[in-house]
Amino acid sequence: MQLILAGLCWACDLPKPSGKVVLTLNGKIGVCNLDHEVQLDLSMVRELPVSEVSTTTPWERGRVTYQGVLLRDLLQYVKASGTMLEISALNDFHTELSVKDVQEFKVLLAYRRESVDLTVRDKGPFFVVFPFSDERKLETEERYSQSIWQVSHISVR
Ligand SMILES: Nc1nc2c(c(=O)[nH]1)N[C@H]1C(S)=C(S)[C@@H](COP(=O)(O)O)O[C@H]1N2
Ligand SMILES: [Mo]
Repeated sequence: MQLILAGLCWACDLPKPSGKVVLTLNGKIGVCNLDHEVQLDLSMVRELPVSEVSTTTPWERGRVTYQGVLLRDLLQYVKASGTMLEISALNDFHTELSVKDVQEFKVLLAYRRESVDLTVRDKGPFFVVFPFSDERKLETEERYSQSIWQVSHISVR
């Protein structure tokens, strides 16, 4: 029995969160820490490689610089093997984004805006930000609908 359980979560050896869990990942991932998922508190997310995307968006005046982790770096961290991401928000909004797109574009899972932490009230704790200003072809309704805020969960399919 123990062997079977161990087999389900063969690499459940990532550090466990000590603070409040703010982001969970599951599905086609190669590592886990709790309940066959990767559950992360904010300090764990901040330890991942930090990237910036500086862009205009439909939601701000002028160019804004966001800091966070690139979705491609997050996928690498969880050893993702799938092709689609189902990203869900605290308000039950969800969207799909292909792994191909996050490999092609610098799509940021932002947790800071101009170096200030995003609050749940202001699109936090995580906001998917596309580099619209660098890649004008991203300025489409499809990408806006994938610009999900209050992100809490990512399932790799
Ligand atoms: N958490 C969350 N993110 C979201 C949404 C939402 O309802 N909740 N709406 C999406 C859609 S469909 C679009 S087009 C854009 C723009 O939303 P807005 O017109 O309300 O600014 O945000 C996206 N991100
Ligand atoms: Mo939309």
